[in-house]
Amino acid sequence: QLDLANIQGDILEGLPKKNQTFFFFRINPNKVPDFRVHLAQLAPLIATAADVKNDRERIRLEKERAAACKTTASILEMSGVNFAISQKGLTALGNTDHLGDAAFKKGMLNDAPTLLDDPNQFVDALKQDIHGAITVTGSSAGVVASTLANVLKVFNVGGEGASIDPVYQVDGQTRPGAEGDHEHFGFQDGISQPVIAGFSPSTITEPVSEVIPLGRVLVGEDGDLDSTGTTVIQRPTWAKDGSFLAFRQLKQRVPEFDQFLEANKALTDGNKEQLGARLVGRWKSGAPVDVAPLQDDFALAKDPNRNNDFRYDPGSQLRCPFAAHTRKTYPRNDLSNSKAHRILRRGIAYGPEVTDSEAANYQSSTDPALERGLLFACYQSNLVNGFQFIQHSWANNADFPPKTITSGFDTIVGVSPAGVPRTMVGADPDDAATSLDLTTDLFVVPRGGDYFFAPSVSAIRDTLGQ
Ligand code: N7H
Repeated sequence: QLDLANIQGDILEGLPKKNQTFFFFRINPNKVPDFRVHLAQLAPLIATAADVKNDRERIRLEKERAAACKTTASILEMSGVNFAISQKGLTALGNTDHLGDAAFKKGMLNDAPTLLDDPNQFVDALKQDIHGAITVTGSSAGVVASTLANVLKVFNVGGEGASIDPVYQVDGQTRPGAEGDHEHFGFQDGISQPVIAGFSPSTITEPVSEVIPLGRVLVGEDGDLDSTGTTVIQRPTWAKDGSFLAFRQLKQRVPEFDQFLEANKALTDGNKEQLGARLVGRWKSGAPVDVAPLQDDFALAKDPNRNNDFRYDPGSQLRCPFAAHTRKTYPRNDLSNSKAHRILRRGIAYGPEVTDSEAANYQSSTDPALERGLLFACYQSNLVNGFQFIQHSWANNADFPPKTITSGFDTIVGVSPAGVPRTMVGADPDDAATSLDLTTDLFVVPRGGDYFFAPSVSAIRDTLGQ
């Protein structure tokens, strides 16, 4: 029986959010005992999986009420706090336990050669040592800011003898109006999430055939296996029911992506929207191209029973290119064990909307205040099998999935090794072999991030805190 009150809320189902702040910190080396006391005080403020269930039920009831009264549902005020620690943070605490994940141990900056990241593009603060992350979600920017302020008081930040020093803060928000959960390129995000054995989500996510073992998400649970899929990974007992978090700030060059679609739309007979859909694997509405290859289908996109119920044809790119982002990052039946690499994605957009002048010039402004993109976050019990594997062995690997033709790089997040042209095939439905040059200027530029462990509430209170 899962103890939902002991599992952090963002992991299994995601904290409900309109806004989210990621606050990264370093533990003050002179205040380690104080930090541990403060951490124990933070534990009761953590939003758990049980809290998320309550919040989602409140939202559901409000929607039901609004529908009955034929009014728009009100946005209910709510907020959630979660906490995660890096390997450097554990070391700063003097905790020498091995969590059993090589990527976590290394940290994301040192993982740049594996991920093909360019640290010159990183936000300066994200090149510093980071010990932990506090994430605060909420129903508005104001609620998030006041909740964060209360959390920081727990660590005496701004007062006498702070136990943590701020390193970096970044704020995300869902996009305005109808764009809602669409990321900045305009595509609906957050549709495909795995169903987790032994956990009933508040909303339907996927056909039950897509169930993954609990241990693929939570450390120490059934299915928490190494990359061979057979050996149980040894973890410290306190790590049980925690999960690894990969965080990345990914800048999106939206006008440039748009211009690219415009310039190459002849591949889809002049239909720019179709070209975009074939590169992503879904139309902007979220409708999968595998089900609706020729035009967007809003009813399909909105139907939770159908919008994620599809299998790619392993021999064909007619409906969806092998290198389309969704096919690369979760190849479904292109591969017999693709489920072993599933992750729970928890991203949110950041930065302002594209300005008229950027759109008119097809060029992102160099003004840092106009940087926009995705604060990508994902949970898994194994970073080496999860995020790191997807980025390194699938997105950045032109030969994946193994087919008679070289598929090319993930159209959205794939990076080619130095000197290798960044191309893909299959954008043209009439000629699967036509190669498309994705250009070396990435549409998605990694700006840094880190690997963390999101422990259970009892581990925060009793093991890391005291
Ligand atoms: Fe991706 N995008 O807007 O193009 N992603 N992603 N992603 N992504 C998905 O199915 C996007 C990124 C995955 O189960 C959708 O829910 C953008 C990274 C996985 O079929 C869209 C960025 C990684 C899936 C986007 C970005 C992944 C997925 C369709 C960066 C991992 C599920 C919505 C700025 C290394 C695939 C949906 C499945 C879906 C976009 C980043 C992975 C629209 C813009 C870094 C596993």
